[in-house]
Amino acid sequence: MNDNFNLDSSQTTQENNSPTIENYLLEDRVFKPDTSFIHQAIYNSLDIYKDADENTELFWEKEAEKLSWSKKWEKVLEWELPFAKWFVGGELNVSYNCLDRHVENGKGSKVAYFFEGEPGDKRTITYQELLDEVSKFAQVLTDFGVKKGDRVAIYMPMIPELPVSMLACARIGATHSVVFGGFSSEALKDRINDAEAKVLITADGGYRRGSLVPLKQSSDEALSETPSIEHVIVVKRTGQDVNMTPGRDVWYEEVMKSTPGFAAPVPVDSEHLLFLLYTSGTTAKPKGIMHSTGGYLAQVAFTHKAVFDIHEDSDIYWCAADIGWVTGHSYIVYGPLANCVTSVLYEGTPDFPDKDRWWKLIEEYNVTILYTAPTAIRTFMKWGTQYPGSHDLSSLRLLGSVGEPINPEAWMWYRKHIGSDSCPIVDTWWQTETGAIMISPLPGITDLKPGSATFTLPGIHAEVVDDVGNKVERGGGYLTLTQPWPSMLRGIYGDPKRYEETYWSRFKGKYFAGDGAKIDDDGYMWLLGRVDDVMNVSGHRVSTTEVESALVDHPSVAEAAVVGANDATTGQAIMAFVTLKSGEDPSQDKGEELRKHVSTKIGAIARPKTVIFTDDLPKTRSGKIMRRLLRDVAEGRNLGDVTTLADPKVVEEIKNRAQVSPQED
Ligand code: 7RM
Repeated sequence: MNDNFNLDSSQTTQENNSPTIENYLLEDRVFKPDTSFIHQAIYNSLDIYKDADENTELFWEKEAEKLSWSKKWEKVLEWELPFAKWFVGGELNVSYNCLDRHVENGKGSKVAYFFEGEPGDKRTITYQELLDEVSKFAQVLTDFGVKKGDRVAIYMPMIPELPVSMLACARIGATHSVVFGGFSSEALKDRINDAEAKVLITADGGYRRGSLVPLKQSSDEALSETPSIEHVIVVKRTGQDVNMTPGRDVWYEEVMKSTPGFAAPVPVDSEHLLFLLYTSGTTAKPKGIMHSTGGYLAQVAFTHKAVFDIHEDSDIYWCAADIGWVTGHSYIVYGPLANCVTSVLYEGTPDFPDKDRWWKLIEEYNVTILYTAPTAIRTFMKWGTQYPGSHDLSSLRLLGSVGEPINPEAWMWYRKHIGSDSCPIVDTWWQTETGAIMISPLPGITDLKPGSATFTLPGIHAEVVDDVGNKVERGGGYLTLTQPWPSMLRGIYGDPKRYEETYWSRFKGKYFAGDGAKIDDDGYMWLLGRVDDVMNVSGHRVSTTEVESALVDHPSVAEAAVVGANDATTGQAIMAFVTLKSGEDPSQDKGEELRKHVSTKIGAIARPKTVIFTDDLPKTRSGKIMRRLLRDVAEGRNLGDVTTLADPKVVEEIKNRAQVSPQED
């Protein structure tokens, strides 16, 4: 599929020769979908793109019609930039769409989740059981005074009660705000206060790498400064000792037993606030990203079905993200349940009790579709192929990636060692703000290039633009979205001005995603990382992604992060932090070899000035490399707040290494 069907090539406006972001890395490997895959694929014709291009509103309207509405909309879209309303006047209930309608269609005994806890405990939950649990818990929330429009905070481990809580909120029209269970009490407090949540749902604790995460204790610390919280509902997960404040705190299990009746689904307006999800951004206070009901569910259900080629009756789908991130909201909870799929839900880390835990799970549950992040893939590369190699992964037929650009070599490794050299890989670009996947292959249609998210999905319109907002036909620039989409954020909670300034002010009339991207000669899109990370070397704007991918291309390298550090002669100099595959030894020669490798692969301008070997890189809790911190290390600055790091020790170690590493002279 090399035709440039969804990038309007009628106007080329970039004529200068100093591109916004340079384009160095050339990738010419192409993987066409197998005939057998095409034949069984839900979508295997370009018609879907043509239809969506001809009439985008009609395309989305048809998708929305696949959901069950209690009142039909009057208008598909009302667009007053930057505020969109989709399926205006329509009414529906998300919990009804995810549960009741499947049970009414005779799917009650179908498994919704195969849950496995980190210690190895297992639960199988059918759609009927999930419906009963959700309706009961929705009644509990109602009895605690939660009404339509109220906000409920959720701070939980990855256990079935987490989706139950979200769906129970949706059932009665309450807005949930899930706070990732790995966040601190401080982060929880800020998010509860910003949303003025009335109820907190938490657990005594959770399991992580064999130890206990004290969720109730952290909640108690937060709760001393959260005046809006009236009640706390606590799930017993670990059985660890916790304090229960009488009159405020109750056990989930007890109220579930003592509450009579089940709550019916409450129809809400299509634009009703389904959830808030906070993104930390870089410095300022977290933004409460607002997501609505009808448009969100329509796009999430469509993208889940199309991108993962969901065959409702045979697939066992596993998205290995945490529900605390948008990936989990859209592709563990709402998308899969709306599509009546059977999913795996796993609580723990990939290396507990050993580094083959994921491959054991895939073998045991016969997982057919795996959706994970580049950070996980590169970690598996580092650990070595013996872990997946000792398990039967032949049930897999499709792989997905999300969260960061996937380096071509990591893509190849994923395909070869996890996907038995045959599974298509869908590299899906999207954001908390977009709510659903925006740029991705369709596996029965798109010819894949390792490292490219390929094309916008049907119904989505994107443009790469230069510094002044002119469209870039070929080469690098800034990624923008040029038309509203159903699952787009509806704003930042309580701060419409910040919404406008953050996303809609950089380029007139366009949504600015904050990412760099380039378009190659075949019209394929390549994501180049956050524009804040772009380096400036002797006047050349070099993307971190391309240099990192060139490093990961070297057979010894598992993972790399590069940053630009201030340099007297070149403005910025490239500093590379490199993690080698297990069994490879760091040495001055190896550093030299890597510098040369980058030079040969993409050019001398991108050659790192310094290479620092490290066992790990600083990452956010969702696995994205934190280059800001590495820049601080590179420039010898004070480190400031590192509490959102996965492992604060990593930075310490990197700082020490930075002092002893050889520099280019
Ligand atoms: C889903 C999610 C959003 C940011 C986004 C990008 C980066 C995500 C890809 C990607 C390259 C991808 N939401 N990103 N997916 N970059 N290729 N396939 O991650 O709000 O947490 O992050 O993540 O920079 O703007 S998020």
